[in-house]
Amino acid sequence: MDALIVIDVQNDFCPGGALAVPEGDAIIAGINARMADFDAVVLTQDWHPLGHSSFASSHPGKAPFEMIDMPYGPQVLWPDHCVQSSGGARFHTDLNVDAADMIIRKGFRPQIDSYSAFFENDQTTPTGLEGYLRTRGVQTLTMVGLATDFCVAYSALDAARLGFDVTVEQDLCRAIDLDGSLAGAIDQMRVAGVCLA
Ligand code: VGL
Ligand code: ZN
Repeated sequence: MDALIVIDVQNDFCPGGALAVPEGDAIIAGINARMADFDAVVLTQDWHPLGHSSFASSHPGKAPFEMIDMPYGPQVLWPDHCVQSSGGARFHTDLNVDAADMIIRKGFRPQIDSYSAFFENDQTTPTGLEGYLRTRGVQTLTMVGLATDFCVAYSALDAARLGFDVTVEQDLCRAIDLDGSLAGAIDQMRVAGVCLA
């Protein structure tokens, strides 16, 4: 069984959004077209409470894209984005949400960020996606969405670590690319055995 994992195709990551990824919306038609090729389709949704600890606005004197040390390690500070119930947190209207079997929300704990669809940034708090996939008999994952160098890469790395066979379809992803983060993420994925298609 194989699953398409569609990462964070939300308004705030698309042009005009609070943390817009260049050409973030250019991948949506292609993602919709791929959905019918899989046994299962999972969407992830970045879903932060107001005042989330990953927001620069929660740290006086800090600006977006600066780093901070969190108890679980270094963390990039972001503009406020994907606030629960806001328009920015909604899926892009062009995304075929009706085709999803499962929607998994992440990043809802105030004190910890969650890039990966599997674990929060402490690398231990699970989202439940692993159990969902295993109980459905899924072994092979194809990942697409936003952003290549953050949520897609962290999800792919965790999936590989958990023993899934993972492919990232790069033409159906777009990157933020902060200070070489895209090249770094691609290196890490390659080393981890993620197939970069
Ligand atoms: C993401 C930064 C903050 C992503 C989510 O979806 O890649 N990046 N939250
Ligand atoms: Zn986020």
